[in-house]
Amino acid sequence: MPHTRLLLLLAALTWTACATNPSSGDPAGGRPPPPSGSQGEIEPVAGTEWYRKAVFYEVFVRSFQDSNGDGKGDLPGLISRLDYLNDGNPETQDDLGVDALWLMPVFASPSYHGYDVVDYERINPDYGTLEDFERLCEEAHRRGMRIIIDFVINHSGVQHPWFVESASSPSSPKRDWYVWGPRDPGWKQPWDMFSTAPTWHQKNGAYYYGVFWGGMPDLNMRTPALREEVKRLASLWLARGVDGFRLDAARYLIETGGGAGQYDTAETHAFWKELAAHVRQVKPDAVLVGENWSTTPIIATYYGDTGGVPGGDELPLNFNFPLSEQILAGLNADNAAFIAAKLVEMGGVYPAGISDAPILTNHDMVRVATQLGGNGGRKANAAALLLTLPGTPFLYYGEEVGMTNGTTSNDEAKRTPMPWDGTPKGGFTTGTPWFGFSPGHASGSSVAAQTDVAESLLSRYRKLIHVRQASEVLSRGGLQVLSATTGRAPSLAFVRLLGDEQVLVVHNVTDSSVSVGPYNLPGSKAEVLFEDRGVGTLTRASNGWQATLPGRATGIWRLQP
Ligand SMILES: [Ca+2]
Ligand SMILES: [Ca+2]
Ligand SMILES: [Ca+2]
Repeated sequence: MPHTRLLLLLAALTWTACATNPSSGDPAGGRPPPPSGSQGEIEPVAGTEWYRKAVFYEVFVRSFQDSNGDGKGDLPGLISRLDYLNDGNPETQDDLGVDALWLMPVFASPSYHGYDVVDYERINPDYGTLEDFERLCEEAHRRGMRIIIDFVINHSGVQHPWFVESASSPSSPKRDWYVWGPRDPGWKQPWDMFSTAPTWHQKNGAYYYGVFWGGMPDLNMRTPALREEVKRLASLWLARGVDGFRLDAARYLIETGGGAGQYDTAETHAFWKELAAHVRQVKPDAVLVGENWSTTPIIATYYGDTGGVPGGDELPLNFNFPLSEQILAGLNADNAAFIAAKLVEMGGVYPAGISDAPILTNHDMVRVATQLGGNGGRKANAAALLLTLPGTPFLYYGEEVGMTNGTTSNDEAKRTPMPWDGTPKGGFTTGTPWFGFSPGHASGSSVAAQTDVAESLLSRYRKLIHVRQASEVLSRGGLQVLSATTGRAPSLAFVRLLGDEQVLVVHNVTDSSVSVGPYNLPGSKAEVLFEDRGVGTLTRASNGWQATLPGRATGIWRLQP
């Protein structure tokens, strides 16, 4: 997304937090954590598709690996780094071990980020050819990894031939592929009631709707011919080897009027159900992931009806932005109650059996390492939290080595080249990187500096991903919160549940040692699935399980009869 859009989304986040989520935490303001709701328990995921127990990795192709010295990452470069992500051998654990990649836009586009597509059938020449893309899918599949791609269909680029044709005349056959009117009705950007940015833009004597900016006209998905074209394109890319799509700006798809008609409309939900049914028919286990950047109750509606289709008949995964916000707030406040309260709220609000998609940050957010002030203990907490939560976690490339934001204030600073090593070109290119490395790439925040270091953040991510994948309970199970959801909670404790299996997870989110428990859970023996150095033995006292954890440490135990 372009710079303007990011600022707007940040504004949106602030607005939703202030306007509709008064319980949202703000460590800087010292406000108390949110009140507890009903003690909602998160149910195990329904459905058995691969993506319901996967760990995803978000890749910005332009910044991952350059293969031809032009300073821009590309598909052959990404292929050459697949073994880093998953070597296809479950016996080895010196790879990251992720199950799937989400590629930010790879279609032809005039911008560096690609969110303004000008050809939905062609690969961006900076990234390579269709043959390169098909080879990427084959090479990923050979290693047991899936590939999903950004499918940006709320809007196209202003240079897309569809829009050029549509704008040419009111009688154009593509006129109704976009949203035209005779005048500017003065709609606001729906995420910012104080916005003065126009959403209707003048062109050839008329006005078109472009909610983000004039360079990205909104497609008019109420037009049947366009709906069919989008379904055809989805089928085309599924046939070319992709395993699903990430859906940009999903809640803004179909607008029916100004104000409340600009987001979350019934028509939008109906189209996503239509597309989901189409995709299920073409490739039954393909996944759709929604970017519905909103509050927990609104995100919950994008799963659709869980009666007929396990996990919901609309979007099977939706990013959990509010949980990300509470994780970061809780870690920065050394207070797990922020996170516990959000988990309890999710349990009460999300339909039973859905698959959450937790994230720490993505390409539109200041990187997690920066948001956590570079604090090593908090970064260690964040990794352990993300990889012990229910659902399908998404890592953003570079998070695993503690990559920080770049020093500029634009969106590019969230998307800087991957630091493979500490040399000036970072192992990323033999030429000049398209954008500078983030600070720290030469002083420890690189793959080379961390790969053989047992206590490194990269080693921690590798270990925790493998622990998660080795446990059906951790990957597919439900969750019940054990720690406090109000006041001050130095640790986040929860039990993951699947059938008769119970896995106890405790994260100490302070710098000091804490004694945790007693937890009144069944079992007489505890099998260690993961313990940080110094974690005391989990013991069974008469009133329950208890242990002592050093600062920032995590313990994961399977409770046995
Ligand atoms: Ca290149
Ligand atoms: Ca491996
Ligand atoms: Ca729209």
